Amino acid sequence: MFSQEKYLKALNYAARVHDEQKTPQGLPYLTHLTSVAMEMIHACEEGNVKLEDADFAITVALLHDVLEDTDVTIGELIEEFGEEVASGVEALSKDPTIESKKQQMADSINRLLTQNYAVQSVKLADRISNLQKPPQDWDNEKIYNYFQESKFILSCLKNANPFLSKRLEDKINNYRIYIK
Ligand SMILES: [Mn+2]
Repeated sequence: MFSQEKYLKALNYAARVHDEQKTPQGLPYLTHLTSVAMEMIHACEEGNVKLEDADFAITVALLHDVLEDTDVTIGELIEEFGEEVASGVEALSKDPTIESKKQQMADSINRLLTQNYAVQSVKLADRISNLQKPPQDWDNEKIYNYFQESKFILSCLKNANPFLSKRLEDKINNYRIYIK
């Protein structure tokens, strides 16, 4: 259903550049990346996605945070994985020159809407992966804002993939239990 070699290439690259980075829960960052890739693999299977498209979507999933969270440049990404993957990862990255977090998200969503559905789907998969039990240091306001932001992401990108949209909708509903 997808190329194991391409999966390994992206996984090894992400492992190298994310290095010691941890998730907000304190786990190795690769657990986040592979969980996003897992969501994409499942969605590709459910949606009978063509082999080539699945390779692209899964590669972007494994690399989706390298521009935002590491020193990797867009040029390096183009060289290693080509224009299309690099452009997808760029659209999935927040622009740090924009001041407010809310504006950063709106800007990223606007750029995602110019990308194909595969790239948009990675954003759905990313939020599915992130809607686990909130980290202990998050206060109620932060949890509530994350809940609202997740609804915003779903409303903007729901057409990208019906399977992931439904899954994100369920995750958002379940996340309500963390709001006091
Ligand atoms: Mn992510």
